Amino acid sequence: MSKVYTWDQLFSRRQFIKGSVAAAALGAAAGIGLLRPESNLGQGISDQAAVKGTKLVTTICEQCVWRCGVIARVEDGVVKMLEGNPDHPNNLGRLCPRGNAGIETLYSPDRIKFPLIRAGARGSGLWRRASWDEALSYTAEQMKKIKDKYGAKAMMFNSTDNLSQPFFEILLKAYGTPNYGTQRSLCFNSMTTGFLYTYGTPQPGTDFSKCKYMIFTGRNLAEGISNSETQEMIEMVARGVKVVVLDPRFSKTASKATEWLPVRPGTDSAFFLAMINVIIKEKLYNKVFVNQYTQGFEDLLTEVKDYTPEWAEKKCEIPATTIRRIALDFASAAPAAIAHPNWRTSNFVNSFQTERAIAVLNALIGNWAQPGGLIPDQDLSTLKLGVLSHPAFPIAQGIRLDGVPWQYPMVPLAYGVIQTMRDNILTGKPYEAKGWLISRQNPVLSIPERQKTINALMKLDFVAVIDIQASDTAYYADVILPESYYLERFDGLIPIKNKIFIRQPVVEPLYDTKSSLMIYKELADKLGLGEFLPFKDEKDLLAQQLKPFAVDLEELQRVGHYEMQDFKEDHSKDFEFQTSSGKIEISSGIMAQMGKKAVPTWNEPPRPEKDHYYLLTGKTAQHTQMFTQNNRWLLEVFPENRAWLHTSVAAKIGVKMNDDVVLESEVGKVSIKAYVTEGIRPDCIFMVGGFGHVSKGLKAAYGLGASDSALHKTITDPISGGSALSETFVTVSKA
Ligand SMILES: Nc1nc2c(c(=O)[nH]1)N[C@H]1C(S)=C(S)[C@@H](COP(=O)(O)OP(=O)(O)OC[C@H]3O[C@@H](n4cnc5c(=O)[nH]c(N)nc54)[C@H](O)[C@@H]3O)O[C@H]1N2
Ligand SMILES: Nc1nc2c(c(=O)[nH]1)N[C@H]1C(S)=C(S)[C@@H](COP(=O)(O)OP(=O)(O)OC[C@H]3O[C@@H](n4cnc5c(=O)[nH]c(N)nc54)[C@H](O)[C@@H]3O)O[C@H]1N2
Ligand code: SF4
Ligand SMILES: [Mo]
Repeated sequence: MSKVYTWDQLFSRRQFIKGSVAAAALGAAAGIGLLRPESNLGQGISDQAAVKGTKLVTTICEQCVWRCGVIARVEDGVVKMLEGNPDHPNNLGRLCPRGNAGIETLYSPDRIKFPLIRAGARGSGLWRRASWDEALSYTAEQMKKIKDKYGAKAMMFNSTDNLSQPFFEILLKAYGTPNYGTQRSLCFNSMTTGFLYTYGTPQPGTDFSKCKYMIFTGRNLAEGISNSETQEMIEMVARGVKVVVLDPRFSKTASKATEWLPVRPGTDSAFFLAMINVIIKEKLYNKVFVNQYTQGFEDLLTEVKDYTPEWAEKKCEIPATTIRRIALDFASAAPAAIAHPNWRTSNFVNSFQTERAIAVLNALIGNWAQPGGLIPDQDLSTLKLGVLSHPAFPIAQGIRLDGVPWQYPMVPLAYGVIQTMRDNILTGKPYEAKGWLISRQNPVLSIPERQKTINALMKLDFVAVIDIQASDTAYYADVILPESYYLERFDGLIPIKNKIFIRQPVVEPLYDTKSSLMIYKELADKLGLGEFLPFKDEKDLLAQQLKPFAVDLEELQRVGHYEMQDFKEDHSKDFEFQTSSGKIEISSGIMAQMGKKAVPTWNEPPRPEKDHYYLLTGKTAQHTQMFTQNNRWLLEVFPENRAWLHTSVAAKIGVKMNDDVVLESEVGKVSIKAYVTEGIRPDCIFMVGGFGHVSKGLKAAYGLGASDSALHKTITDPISGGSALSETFVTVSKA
């Protein structure tokens, strides 16, 4: 039996320095700032290439889900600088602070350097080193045991959107389970289902370049960064475009806007229904467009009759005169006006209705496929990569643990409802789950009610986690399979518009880690499912993906992308809506079929009782989700989260800036520093998510800030499956 280590012994700095020659790069803080000013990055990089021993490698960032193009400068085998690739449409030559700071995570002393098998009680933090062969054999044995004894459905597979996800999905389909979870119900289910059931497409784009009037609803592009879109937003603001932001909090986007509307949480749909009421009453909608391309307008007329601005004012606390003015101005800017579809609109059970109202408002002004309006096809590319040929998948037996579709008939299978899956592990209903394979996801912090997620992990027979670091979820695993960092590995190729991009190693793996592509493949081999992932190594797989195109892998690696010549965007299907009626469904066929109100409607959200506050969550520009908090460079610029309290609330409880406060909800209690500000409604408290880690393996982040997931109640919209993160109410007191 090999030696048992604690986290401290495993990841001590001394051991790290012995193990890596690259420590020199640590602390050499490369430009961490917000978006760079215009600079000729390409030029700068080629100048530097002249330096002896320096090479430039083009790859793709993985510090968040946006996938920006990166050019890495490597000197004598050490990554010295990451810059934006000017050829990449996702970032147009610029990286955000998190992208720049990728170097720190690569050289972090806290990396998991070899596979680990638990050597004490689950969650005790005791581990032993394992070889890949042993760790994968052990994982496969456990997975086989579960399948033999309880059926494949007792094994769950989870992964948050990433480039190699298609191969994870092949693995789980080959294994034969119906239980696959993603992050989506914690993120954008309200938006995607809201637009899907209106336009037949889940995520239309937005033409910022020609837009004259933009309304964001809790979409905080300045901090919830979508690199290219954030840049477009900033340019739009600089052009003097009218930008309205509805957010109970003065976000950075609100600070850039022409108008901030501190809406009462959960009441955005009242605002939009009233806008629709005014636009219809004043006959400002696009009659030709509505007649030709929509259905259900008459039903909408009846529904919104009483949703006047005066009615809405009582709900959303935005003055009726403001709502009326915005409705008139918005309509007169049409079609170059957009009510943005937003993104993580997981705020209230009624967020789906908010998204439906937004979708319908856009349809009324006919901005579809118009300059400055919604862009029909957000589909990444029409370029189709070569696919692996493999045997037919077995038919997955059993209903899904996440309730789709038997409990949530309207949630598309691909989106799922992860929080319900977690709950059903605990209840053991409709059947007992036994094992969980989690790749690139940190459900312990990302699902509401942290303790429940920990309890669910503790209940299972077997948990394996594929991660780059000792995430909070990995901390409760039986096996940790360490993935190589994105700067050390290949992933599946990604087509964007007319180009194909590659993620490739910038340096060789520093430790005994593997790409997830190889982890999935070798696990499949050990499960006897190797024929489903028929490739020798990553290069062989990528070559198969490239087969349809006139480029070889070497050339793709050298240039960083392949560009299809003579590529023409196809707009012939822009007005073919993939709904049951073939039209934009103001009145949704599927909603009617399900016995629900088919037009956007008002559902009263709950309000906090006396001395309780809405708990709001969201992103900061300097961190990603639940995973970059251990990055020491990013910690320098954003060291911990604090609870935003309105000045009047702070005065009431006798708290000053940075004093400790205690927040308590029905399900949890945390202590956190106060950030006292005028920039939030007095009935709200805001926390950036992702802090308050429970893993002692995240040495820099452990003990910093607090997790709002420890406070969040689990509340799910029965239509979209979205998790209502702002429907938790808390009390606050001085610590
Ligand atoms: N820097 C950075 N960028 C990121 C990410 C990251 O982690 N870090 N994550 C990426 C991902 S996965 C996503 S989904 C996006 C999310 O991007 P966004 O959806 O733009 O941002 P969030 O910060 O999640 O939430 C936005 C705002 O919603 C407000 N809010 C809460 N309740 C309500 C309400 O009832 N009504 C209204 N109108 N507003 C409300 C909060 O105050 C907050 O300011 O960001 C992406 N970009
Ligand atoms: N309280 C609160 N909860 C939220 C949100 C919020 O704003 N507040 N936001 C919600 C949203 S919008 C989303 S999208 C979800 C996100 O929820 P998750 O997807 O669970 O969160 P992430 O932090 O993105 O998890 C990423 C995990 O992948 C690991 N990782 C990073 N890079 C790699 C890699 O290259 N390979 C591998 N194998 N692992 C890697 C990280 O270490 C981390 O453990 O959270 C949701 N939950
Ligand atoms: S937005 Fe930032 S973190 Fe996300 S992929 Fe781009 S550079 Fe990386
Ligand atoms: Mo998200």
